[in-house]
Amino acid sequence: MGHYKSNLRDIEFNLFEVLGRDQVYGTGPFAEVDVDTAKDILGELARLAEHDLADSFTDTDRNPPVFDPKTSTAPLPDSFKKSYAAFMDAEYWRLGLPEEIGGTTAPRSLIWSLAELVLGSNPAVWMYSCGPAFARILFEEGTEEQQKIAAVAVEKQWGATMVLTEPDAGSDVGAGRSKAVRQEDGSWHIEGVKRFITSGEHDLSDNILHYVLARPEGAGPGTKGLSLFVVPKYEFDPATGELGERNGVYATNVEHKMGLKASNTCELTFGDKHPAKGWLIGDRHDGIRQMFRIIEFARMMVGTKAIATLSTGYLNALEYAKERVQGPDLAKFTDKSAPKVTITHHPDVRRSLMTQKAYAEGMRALVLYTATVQDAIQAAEARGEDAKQLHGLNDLLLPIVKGYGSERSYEQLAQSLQTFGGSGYLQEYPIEQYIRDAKIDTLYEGTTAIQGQDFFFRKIVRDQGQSLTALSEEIKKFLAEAPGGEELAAARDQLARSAADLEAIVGAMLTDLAATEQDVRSIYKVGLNSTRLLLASGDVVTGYLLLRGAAVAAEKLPAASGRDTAFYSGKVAAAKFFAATVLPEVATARALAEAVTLDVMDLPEEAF
Ligand code: ST9
Ligand code: FAD
Repeated sequence: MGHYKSNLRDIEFNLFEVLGRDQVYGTGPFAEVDVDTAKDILGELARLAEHDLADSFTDTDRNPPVFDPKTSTAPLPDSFKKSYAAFMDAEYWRLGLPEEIGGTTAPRSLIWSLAELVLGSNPAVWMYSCGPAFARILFEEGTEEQQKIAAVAVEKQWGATMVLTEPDAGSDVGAGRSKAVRQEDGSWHIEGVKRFITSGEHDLSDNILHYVLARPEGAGPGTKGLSLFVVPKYEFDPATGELGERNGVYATNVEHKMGLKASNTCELTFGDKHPAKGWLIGDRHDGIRQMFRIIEFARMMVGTKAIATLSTGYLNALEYAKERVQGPDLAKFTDKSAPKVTITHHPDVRRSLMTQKAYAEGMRALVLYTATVQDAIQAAEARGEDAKQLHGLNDLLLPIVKGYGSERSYEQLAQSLQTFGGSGYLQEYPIEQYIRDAKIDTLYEGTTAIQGQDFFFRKIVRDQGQSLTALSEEIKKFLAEAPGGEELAAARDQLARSAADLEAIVGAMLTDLAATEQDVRSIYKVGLNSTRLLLASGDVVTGYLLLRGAAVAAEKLPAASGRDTAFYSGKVAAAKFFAATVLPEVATARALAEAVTLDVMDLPEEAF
């Protein structure tokens, strides 16, 4: 058995017992994927994830790809290639791609469930396999010829990258200096150096299509002056995909990283040796909007990756704790000859395990709940209906999935390691690698600070609070219906108090924002609170979703038996525990937000 422990039971519980996907699969645009098909795919992928994909997880960490500056290559080890081939051969990456380019329409909730399994087992496999998914942007935003290229890229399983970051343009993408110069034949020459580019070089596919933000000569400053170009590693015949000349984009370094070593993170230099030819996507200068379509997908991916890692971290910790014997039962503290017990008997270990479980399962529910909003968007758009409100809700949830999901997963993975005692610090167990591999999730695709600002300024203020109000109304409606009866009454009351505290944090931040009319420095107070708001929002939404699951479980418990009894009891317990031990912290966040001052901004830099 490899390192990866899936939690298929909980995925299926969310999909089919809580989120009502049994009513949706097999209908409308998802006609080809009914519940049985979905369960078959999930079962098959869980098996693949636990074995074939997990097999190279440790080996590639210990023997990562090495960059050869002479050839500008960084080949993957054979063990990883085997895992990658197993995933690509299974063909599930076709799910969710447009049918016109070789895909099968599938509900997003299924896709993100599958993603959890792959990302928890071997995240780099998923990342390298995204080439066909990237082709969607060519298909949906491209010219007629680019749409045909999209089909070729899928058929050939070419790799792809998203290329934004430069040495002086990280969070501030609009500071990018890479240049695009128009050529007479309608193509562009791209010039500049991009850094930290995931999958920028590898030998898993014959060609790589780089999706690059660059500034056409004469274009304005900031993100709005950037355009999106597709820049292939090799030129090719657009009709057949037959490869031609080597294009002038080269990896000029591969970073040495803390973790996620299987995933090549490259410096890419454009147009240094010879011209790097690119083609403007859709023949229109609309780069940042187009790139954000990729970013939105990638932010969901990063949150799912973090949460998937926490889930397997927790399950490994639980397995260890059930076997590790150390010390007597605390209640026998007077008896020096008392028998030794497994550490699951110790209150502090139980507290920690239950916290890990509640976060891992609550945030899984967060990912899948967000994914059901995406299902609803797909279904509404297939019916030709307006999906604006649903898009708003999805947009609101994305920074929570990505920002909150990655922060809490990283924190809780430290607890998973703690459960192992000193053994957790060893490479014999997977947790130290999980922690190293998951740290990146709070950083790339927009750091947590950026997620917090996106959440407040764009998803709340610019949206005029509509999506937040809709979500808050949904929570209030749930509470008013009082599902779960007396058993969950105290937890529901706590959720109601925390939701009110959260509204107060938003209120305080809006007041500080309005006060900028008198004193522009009041915006600093908003900046001091934006990450706090993001994390508090995540706790409230996670608490709500845990309770939704618990209410279903509580209803099923009386008729349940065997493993179901244990499972449903665990769902009820985790929701109550989260409400009792995590949600009260939202009141502290409120007090801190309301009391925020400019002291830290007034302090001279030398005093830090
Ligand atoms: C990276 C990759 O880190 C790491 C992992 C790679 C793994 C790859 C594999 C997975 C990918 C799979 C892909 C599949 C593809 C699927 C395709 C689907 C078709 N939402 O606020 P403004 C836009 S990559 C939507 O003024 P500033 C919007 O157009 C590096 N759009 O921003 C807006 O115009 P308007 C990641 C948004 O002050 C315009 O931007 N790097 C959103 O100019 C300007 O907005 C980062 O993530 C949004 N939330 O610039 C950078 N926000 O307002 C982080 C903005 O008219 N930094 N737009 O609508 C930021 O996000 C900054 O806030 C900033 C600020 C750059 C946007
Ligand atoms: P900076 O932007 O310099 O941030 C430094 C610190 O300052 C952070 O804590 C940040 O939160 C904070 N900060 C910065 N600006 C603000 C602000 N306005 N308000 C508050 N706080 C702020 N990029 C790609 O384009 N494609 C990829 O495929 C890709 N893959 C990556 C893979 C890895 C392994 C890594 C490490 C990075 C990758 N990146 C990629 C780049 C990644 O998206 C950036 O590192 C990230 O956006 C942050 O930029 P930065 O590193 O320049 O940090």
